[in-house]
Formats: sequence, structure tokens, C-alpha cells
Amino acid sequence: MANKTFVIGHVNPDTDSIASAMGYAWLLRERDGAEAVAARAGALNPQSAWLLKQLKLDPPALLTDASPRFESVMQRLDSLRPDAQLGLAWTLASKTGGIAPVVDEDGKPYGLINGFSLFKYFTKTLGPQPGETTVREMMSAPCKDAADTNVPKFPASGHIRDFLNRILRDETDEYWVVDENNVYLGIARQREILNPPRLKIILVDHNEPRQAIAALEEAELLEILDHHRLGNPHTHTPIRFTVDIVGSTSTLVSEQTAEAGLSMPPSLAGALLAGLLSDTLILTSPTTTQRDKDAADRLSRWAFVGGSPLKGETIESFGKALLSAGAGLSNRDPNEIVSTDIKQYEAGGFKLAIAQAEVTDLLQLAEHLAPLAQALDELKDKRGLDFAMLLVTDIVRGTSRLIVSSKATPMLNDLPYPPLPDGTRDAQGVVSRKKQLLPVVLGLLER
Ligand SMILES: [Mn+2]
Repeated sequence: MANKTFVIGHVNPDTDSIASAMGYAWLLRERDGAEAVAARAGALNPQSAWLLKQLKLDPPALLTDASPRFESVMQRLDSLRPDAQLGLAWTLASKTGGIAPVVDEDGKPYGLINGFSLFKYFTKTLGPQPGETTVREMMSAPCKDAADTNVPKFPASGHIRDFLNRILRDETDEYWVVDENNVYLGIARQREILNPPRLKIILVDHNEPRQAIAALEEAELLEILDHHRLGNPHTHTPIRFTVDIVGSTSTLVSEQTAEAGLSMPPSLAGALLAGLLSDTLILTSPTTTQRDKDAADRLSRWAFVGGSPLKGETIESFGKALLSAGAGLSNRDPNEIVSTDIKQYEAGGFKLAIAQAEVTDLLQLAEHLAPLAQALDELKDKRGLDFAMLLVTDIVRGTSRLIVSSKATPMLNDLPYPPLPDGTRDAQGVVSRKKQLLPVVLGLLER
């Protein structure tokens, strides 16, 4: 855990965030021999879930908070049973730096033997004036008699900061670390708890802390690989920082792979191709560049080979299956639709969020409009935003309708998308939140 580097995309992960994290972690291992693992900052969206199932790939590990956990500071010390002779605890303590954990038959913590508990035990048995009792007799007593049974236990996956107040008040120097079933895993010492190693993190497909996992500032940020506007955090040291104007982060990963003279395994190449096709709406979005088209050719060459789950596919057929896997308003809860692919921003003193949902036909919007508008209002209130927007994009015709939460700022009256009788706005030809909608909205707010 301590030496691993987590490669992770933004919260409310989309397919590019999932795929580029998996691809970049692979490249760092393959090219640099790094101990890199892919992670995700939230639940898979329906499109990514469909994709990983098609490709028989495991989803990246879930990591929603970068704050250090007890597992990063614990030591897996050997332990003794309560009935073992105290002499064995003496031997163990001489190897562990003065402590012997006593664990019962079920693997649960019984008590801790350390200098303090031993001294208490000797005082109790020998009295204030030690008599003729020999060391041999003392050392044949069972461990349970000399163990301190009041040592606090902390869950391995628990965040240290949540227990810090208690630890600072406590007189104990060592603590149990247990699993979710209260089974002994190791011992954490106070000096390590107060200075835990930072989680090593590489951000892909985002650079704004607002869109990153919680407590990013507690992590050691090693690198950023992205294709969005800048809103990057401050760092104490220089980091590798790559932000380029291409349609997807998957494009950047595939370019680096080719530059290193490597080729990806077919399933992984398929995942990156999906990240690229999803972000660029099958290479039609205005964010698409020649480099994206070259990357799509390269990735499909790696992905569509014999023996691959995608054998026989074309960019077009695979792209269409992928987009329709994530599209539609009918089978999903309105609250889920407005919160799955959402990004938060701050501009001109406003806090706002823009969600996007994809459909294959805007006609279906009519019957879902009222619940979606209500869900958008609820989301705005719940997150304490000034307003929220939902861009419903017809991925077949390449156009969108925009829903704005009620009582939004009058500054938005100047949006260049004509209002329609149903209360939505007609965003003709708009398919990209990043390149088309967001600059317009920010332009109005920051006047
Ligand atoms: Mn992306």
C-alpha cells in the first residue's frame, strides 16, 4: 500500500476517466516498472459498466478519499495466545521493540503486553516489597494475566484524521488495527500515526481539486495527465504535468504507449478506444483532433485482433454500441441521470454544476422533462449551488437541449440558445460541455 501509486480520474467517472486510469497505470508498470494501480473516484456509470463486462476487465479499485488510513501505518507483528507463557512474550517483545500482542483463538485482540502492563502486573503480584519469587516463576504465568486489555482498536480502512482527537488525548503509545470483523491485523504506534505516509496519486482526465477525490491535499500528488481547462492545485515540488488539446485522455495514453514502442493488450486497448470514442462522440465532437483520429486507428489495430472480445468490430460499430449502452432516459432514475456525469465549477462568485446525459432521440425528453427538472432543483439545493444545468445530448443528430434549474441568475438570460415553450433551451449543434457550453456559461458569469 505504502509504495503503490494510484492513477485516478475525476469523481462521477466517465469512460475516459476509467479507461485512461487503467491504461496509464499499465503503461507506468510496463514502461517504467512503477508500482502503479488504477483507481476510480466513484461508481461506474452504465456505459463503463457495460464496457468492462464486454471486455471481461475488472473495474479499478474504488478510492474516494486520499486521507491516510490506519493500514498505512500498521505493522503486522507476530502474536501470542492468552494462555502462552509470559516468557514467550518477553522473547517476542525483544524483537518487536517492546510489545507483544495477545490474540485469542478467533483472531480477535485480547490484550497488549508492553513495559507498562508488565510493571503493573509485577506490582500487583509481588506487592510493594518483592519476596522470594523467582524470574522463572514470574515468566511461567499466562500472558493474559499481564496484558493490558484496554488498548483502543481502530479499523484498518478507517481514516486516521477521524480518530486523531482521541489519539492525541490518549496516553497509549500503541493501538490495535483490526479488519471489519474485529480480527487482529497489526499494531500502529503513535509516532507513525501522527506522521503517516502520504498516498501517492496521479490524476488523469482532470486537474481541478473540486473534481478530484476528497482530501487530495493530504496526498502526494506526483503527476497530472489531462485534456481540460486549468484549475490545478498548488504543489510544493515540481510535478510531471501534461495537459494537451486533444479529445480524450485515452488519446494521450495511447500516444505515450506508441512512443515507448509498446502495444497494449487487446482488452485494454478496447477500453481506451472506448474512452476516446465516448469523449468525442465517435470522433464527431468539435473537441476531436487529427491526433484523436490517429489514436483511434492505432487503438483499433491493437483491440480488434483475433482472440480479442472485440474481434470483427469497427470503430463505427463499436462506438455506436458503446454510446447506446450509456444513453437513454427511460430506464434510469432522474436523480441518477442528473448526478452521474456532472461537473462542478466556480465562476464570477457563482457555484454551479453542469450535468450531461446522452440520448439517441430527443423526442423522449418530453415525458421525462418534469421529473428531470425537479431532480435538478433538488441537486442544486442539496449541493448548495447557485444553479445547475443538464445538457441532454442527442448523440445521433449531434445537438442538445439545455435544462436550467429554476430561479437561476438573470445573467443566464443571455444564453445564446433560444428558449422553447417547454422551458428548455435549444442548444443547436452543441455536443461538448467542455468546448461549447462551458466557455459560454463562464463568459456570461465573469463579465
Ligand atoms: Mn476525458
